[in-house]
Amino acid sequence: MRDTRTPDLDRHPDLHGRWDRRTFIRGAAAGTALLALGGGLYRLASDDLTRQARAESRADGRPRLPPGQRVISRLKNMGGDEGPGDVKSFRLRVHGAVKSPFELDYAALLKLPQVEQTSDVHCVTGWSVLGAVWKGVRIATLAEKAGVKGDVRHVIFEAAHGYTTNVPFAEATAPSCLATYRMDGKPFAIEHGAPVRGLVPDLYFWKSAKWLTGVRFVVRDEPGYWEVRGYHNHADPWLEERYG
Ligand SMILES: Nc1nc2c(c(=O)[nH]1)N[C@H]1C(S)=C(S)[C@@H](COP(=O)(O)O)O[C@H]1N2
Ligand SMILES: [Mo]
Repeated sequence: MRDTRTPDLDRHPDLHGRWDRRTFIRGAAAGTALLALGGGLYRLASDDLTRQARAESRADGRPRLPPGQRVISRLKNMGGDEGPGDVKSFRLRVHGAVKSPFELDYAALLKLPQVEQTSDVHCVTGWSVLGAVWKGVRIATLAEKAGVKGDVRHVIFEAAHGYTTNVPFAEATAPSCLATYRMDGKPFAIEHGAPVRGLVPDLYFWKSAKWLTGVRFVVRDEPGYWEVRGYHNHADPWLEERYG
């Protein structure tokens, strides 16, 4: 399922020559950019996208690009313990401090109200991918359907093999936060969290759990996998909340 058009050139520097003359169209910071892939050219294009993004600001007034970030044209595979990845065995538990916990299979997820929106994502290692279109169901929609109790303050995103990540309830129920199953119209490759991942775009990308299995609403905070391993509990990229 790996997208073989574009090798990860940072991991496979030996491929630079082979891909030198490949050009392709990518959605980028502002509209569509024509990138020439391969060593210096790719770097130059990335620098251009970064410069361009630095001149932009968001609707909320913050700079388009958080400090210390560089724009790249597609997600890198950052690893993790993969789930099964298929839609057939997919189940999403919505539970915790709620009046009506429920479980969705993939078809049931698709029957809930769907949204499609453009969001930027920012990895703590310093790369950002801008302007992708994400489709899915809002965490707020799940919260409403479950009937969260009044004292809920945090959302725990649960994923395959026990990966978890914690997000304040107010932030996780912002319109931008989704259980998402399409990026730029395409299903996620297994390494990017198929079939459904969390999306919390305004926090560092480790808060966007791949291979999502549950959304749990809680009263008390529960630092997750990376949060107990030295990453910041909150992870605001504009405040560079990288490490705790
Ligand atoms: N289930 C799960 N989700 C995860 C991770 C993980 O290890 N397991 N890694 C996180 C980290 S650290 C990052 S940077 C992003 C990377 O997503 P990507 O590989 O699709 O770029 O996923 C996040 N979600
Ligand atoms: Mo990460």
